[in-house]
Amino acid sequence: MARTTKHKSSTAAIHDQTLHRGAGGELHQIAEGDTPVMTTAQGGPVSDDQNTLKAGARGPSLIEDFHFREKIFHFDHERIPERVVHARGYGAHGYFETYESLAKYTRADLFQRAGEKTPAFVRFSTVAGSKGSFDLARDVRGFAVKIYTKEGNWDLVGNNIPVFFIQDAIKFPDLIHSVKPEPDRAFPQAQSAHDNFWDFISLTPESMHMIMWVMSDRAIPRSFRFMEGFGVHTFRFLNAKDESTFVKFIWKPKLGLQSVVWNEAVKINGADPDFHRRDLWDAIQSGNFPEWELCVQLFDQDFADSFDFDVLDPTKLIPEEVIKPVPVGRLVLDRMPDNFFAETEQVAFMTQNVPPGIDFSNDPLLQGRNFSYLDTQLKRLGSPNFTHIPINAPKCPFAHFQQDGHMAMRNPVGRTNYQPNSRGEGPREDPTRGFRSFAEEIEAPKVRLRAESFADHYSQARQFFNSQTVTEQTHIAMALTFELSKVEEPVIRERMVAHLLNIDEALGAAVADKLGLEKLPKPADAAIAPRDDLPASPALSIIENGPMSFAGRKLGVLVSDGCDAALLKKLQAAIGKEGATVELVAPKVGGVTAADGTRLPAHNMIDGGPSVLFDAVALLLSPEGAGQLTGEAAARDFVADAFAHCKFIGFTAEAMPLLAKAGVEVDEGVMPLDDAGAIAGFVQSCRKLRLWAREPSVKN
Ligand code: HDE
Repeated sequence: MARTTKHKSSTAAIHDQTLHRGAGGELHQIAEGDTPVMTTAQGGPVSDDQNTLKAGARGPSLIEDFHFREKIFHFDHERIPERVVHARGYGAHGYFETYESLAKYTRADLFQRAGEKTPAFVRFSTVAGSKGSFDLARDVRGFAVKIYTKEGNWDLVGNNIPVFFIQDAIKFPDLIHSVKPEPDRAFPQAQSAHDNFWDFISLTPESMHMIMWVMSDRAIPRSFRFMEGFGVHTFRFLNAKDESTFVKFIWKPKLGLQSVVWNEAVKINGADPDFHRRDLWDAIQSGNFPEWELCVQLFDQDFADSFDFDVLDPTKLIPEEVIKPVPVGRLVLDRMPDNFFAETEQVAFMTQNVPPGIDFSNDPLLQGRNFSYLDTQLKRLGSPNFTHIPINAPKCPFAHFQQDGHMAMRNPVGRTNYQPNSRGEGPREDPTRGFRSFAEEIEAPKVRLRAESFADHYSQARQFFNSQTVTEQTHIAMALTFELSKVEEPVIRERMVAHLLNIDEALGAAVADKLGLEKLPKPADAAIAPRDDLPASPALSIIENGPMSFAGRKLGVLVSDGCDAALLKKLQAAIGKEGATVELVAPKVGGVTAADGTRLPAHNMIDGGPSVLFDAVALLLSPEGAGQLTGEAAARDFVADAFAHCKFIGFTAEAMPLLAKAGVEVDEGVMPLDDAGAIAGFVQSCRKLRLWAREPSVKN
């Protein structure tokens, strides 16, 4: 195999080293000029890579063709099993920077020194779909972070939602079976809108809080860059004296929260199934490095004992208004992997990867995960030596007596491979620096029981719903209606409505009405009566936590021949100043010629650049251009969709016929762009991201 070393990243350095020691990679650089000679994997130069070896030009192929055999053999084995869950994902490298020492709470090395940067790798994912599924599925997003600390890898394997469907790990296979394609028909792909999922959920009241989140806009994020991440479980910090503080981890995106609407998500999946991947790729390649702050909610045993819910129950959260999240560092993603397979596909996250100073709680879901993730790595990566793969290897010194096995790349040297030994050779444990668990006293009967303190399944679901704006509540009702409308068995629909009535009577009634249920069922039996005294938590709403900035967003400008180039320039400058980008959409991708003769190359032709790909749009047209475009469905959809999705629309007077043809009734979000003042006003409005007041009239 020809090897060229383009990048000198730390990962590449490890890779080079391995080649050096293992295969003597440099021997393969038998070059003529700068072009390396193609070889087999064994290093033999190849003379012909276009034709198999045959008995005569038209004769049968010969099995002695070892080059062909090796090439096809390798190709046949290119795939490794996709992840059972979170199969579709996208990763990036970066670093974590510590704000200040947290020594008071934790002895974890990465939290000791202000300003220290620790390398990190993050993989975002959807849960239910296969590797090739689309990005805008209604789904939870994985937010898995590997931080290569000086005392071992720390994997914080979280989601963009702070709670989970189930309380006990033993139900995970059932949950995942139910959401995946149904086993007899093998559909639907990447969707929860089917009988099996809702059958399981409607029989699992503990899921109700999570269901509110996945039916909310959190499950259709605009971009990985605009979503929060949560460690979900309660963990422990342990300081040098082994004193414990409970901790919950939250990642807050610098660019604020943003989601799309369902009608838009469905269309994005058709227009650009890689929408989220492309967004991250584009942002990092253009130097706009996405950033999150790591926040911690810290609390002690007294708080845990006095909290309304059990802090070990992963279907509950601690509202930010009750314990304020404190920022302790930031995560910056600044480099895409050199190779998707080597890094993003092979990265192996494991909840049990914690450095000294971070420990687990007894959350039964976390405990089950700690057991599960090692198995999944062995299955997928095929060898207990998966930590020899550069993306999984620690970046700190490491030493142990584990040896051999498939694909062992780092092999011990010398005679002594056991401990204790009388030669004083090899690594020894270190009781001071080494990992120590919190010495929790436990005396309890061995039982299979769910704690009573886990029994309230509706109160926080209700609190979440009550914390949403009316717009968001409407989206939840519509999502539930959509999903349940895909359920064929009426009894499942009714059972779900019975649960919703415990969360919010009006929500239950609205969904029942939209589903056409003949009569309202009785509310589901609740193990503990839902509380209605939990105060709303504004931190739970996306809209309430908007960025009030257009930074990191994208404006799509529809242009035609004869458009006003000077106006476009002003608009581009204003948007650029805001930290956002502009893409031109034109009848032909080659671009248009403006009225002053300027040639403006386009990013997309209209069919390839529908408005769902943008956060706001502008129409800069000539009278002829507008006339022509009124006759094109893609152009009418461009405008009609932007309007229906409550986006801000800037336009020049010439575009009026297109607006009219697309059924747009000019409102405060449809804004003329005739001068610099108007442009400034438009950009300012774009900071709101959407004009939600329009929604009742367009019904998303
Ligand atoms: Fe996972 N989960 N999970 N999970 N999970 C996996 O590990 C599992 C759970 C999460 O980008 C698998 O390497 C069990 C909660 C993320 O590579 C597997 C249980 C949360 C990722 C697995 C859970 C997560 C995974 C599949 C219940 C949010 C993707 C491939 C006890 C806090 C990581 C793999 C990546 C991946 C098991 C529940 C998040 C099968 C048994 C709760 C982000 O090991």
